[in-house]
Amino acid sequence: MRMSGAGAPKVTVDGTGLRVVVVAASWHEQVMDGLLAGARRALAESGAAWTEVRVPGSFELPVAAARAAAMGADAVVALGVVIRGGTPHFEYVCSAATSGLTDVSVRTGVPVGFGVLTCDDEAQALDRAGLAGSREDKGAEAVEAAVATAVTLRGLVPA
Ligand code: DLZ
Repeated sequence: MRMSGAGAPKVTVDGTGLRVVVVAASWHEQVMDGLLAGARRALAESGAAWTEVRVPGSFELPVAAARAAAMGADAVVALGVVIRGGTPHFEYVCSAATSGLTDVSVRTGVPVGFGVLTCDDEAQALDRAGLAGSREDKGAEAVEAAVATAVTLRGLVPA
């Protein structure tokens, strides 16, 4: 099976003092449970404080991320699962989530960890969900990326 995570770095950072908001969609419950568990593990390890909010689908993630950024979050972690079906909805939902979350991040300056799985089928999603037997833990990776970027941005001072 093709791996999405080949070449990924192992990121460990101290997120003490950061306030992180996890925004999580609700489709595909078993996979979402894995992503959320991985995100919680990584947040606890980082020392950051966090809150969680749920939205119905991945399409709704950008507006929740935008609100979290506006309310003062140091970093946002977006979690969702989109599985290709027989309708063009897959492309629309993936595209809206990806471009919407990118826009929030760049416009607000608040890093958004991208933990949205876009998969051909459920087996592929389960393999990335951080569950027992999964080969990847994308919820944890999204947390590590968001926290590391928030720490980097805090230290970014023009010469
Ligand atoms: C409509 C839809 C479909 C077909 N598939 C998914 C999916 O696989 N994952 C997901 O998170 N959301 C899906 N949605 C719902 C949309 O994200 C959105 O919630 C609805 O279009 C209502 O705005």
